[in-house]
Amino acid sequence: MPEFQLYCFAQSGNAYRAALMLNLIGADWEPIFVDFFKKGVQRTPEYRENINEMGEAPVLVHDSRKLSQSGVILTYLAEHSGKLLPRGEDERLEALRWILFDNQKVGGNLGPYRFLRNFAKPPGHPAVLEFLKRRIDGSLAILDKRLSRNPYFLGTEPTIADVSLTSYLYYPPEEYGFDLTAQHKNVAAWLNRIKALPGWGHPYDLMPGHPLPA
Ligand SMILES: N[C@@H](CCC(=O)N[C@@H](CS)C(=O)NCC(=O)O)C(=O)O
Repeated sequence: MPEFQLYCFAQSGNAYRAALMLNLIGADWEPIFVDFFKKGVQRTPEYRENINEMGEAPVLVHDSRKLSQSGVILTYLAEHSGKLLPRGEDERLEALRWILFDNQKVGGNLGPYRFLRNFAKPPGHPAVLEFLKRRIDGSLAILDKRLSRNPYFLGTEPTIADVSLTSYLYYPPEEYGFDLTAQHKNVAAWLNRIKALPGWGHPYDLMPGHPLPA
């Protein structure tokens, strides 16, 4: 059996952070499919009792540990492998700052926007989509400005802050109805740099469940 198991599904940018990290550190891992869309497995009492009381994916299983929250998973894997690890207290706190910003403002808005536009039946109300889109534009501009200084969020080397922030950014533009990087050239260049790292994979290739059954 592989060393790590990851509860995940292809459409989840939250889970992608963990799947990408496992691949970038060259871990021996396997995905365990969470049937989010058809069965809503994450809402069942069994999932909440045995896998994650928060009712979310991703969940990383390693030996006797079950870890949820992608930021915790990234921290654990970086400390375990020594790779993509922020160095020293200042970098550790800086990485945490970007991971929290990502969870709330970047992936935290892109995820619901893409879900409501692309997967929800019926789709989300236009006013809600417009609200989220404005917030997305605002947070991408913040990323773009930061990346005008350095190639990666913490400087010259990639860390878990970068891995976290990729969460929803590699999904196809058709799913958003606009090109996320058209106005944000530094974000586009950074995404290409991450893509060139050994072990990079697209979310639809790393995790099961794409395409969704008709
Ligand atoms: N902050 C969490 C977010 C996890 C999350 O919201 N995952 C979604 C899938 S993309 C989920 O499982 N949602 C459960 C639900 O809405 O029922 C993380 O980064 O791991």
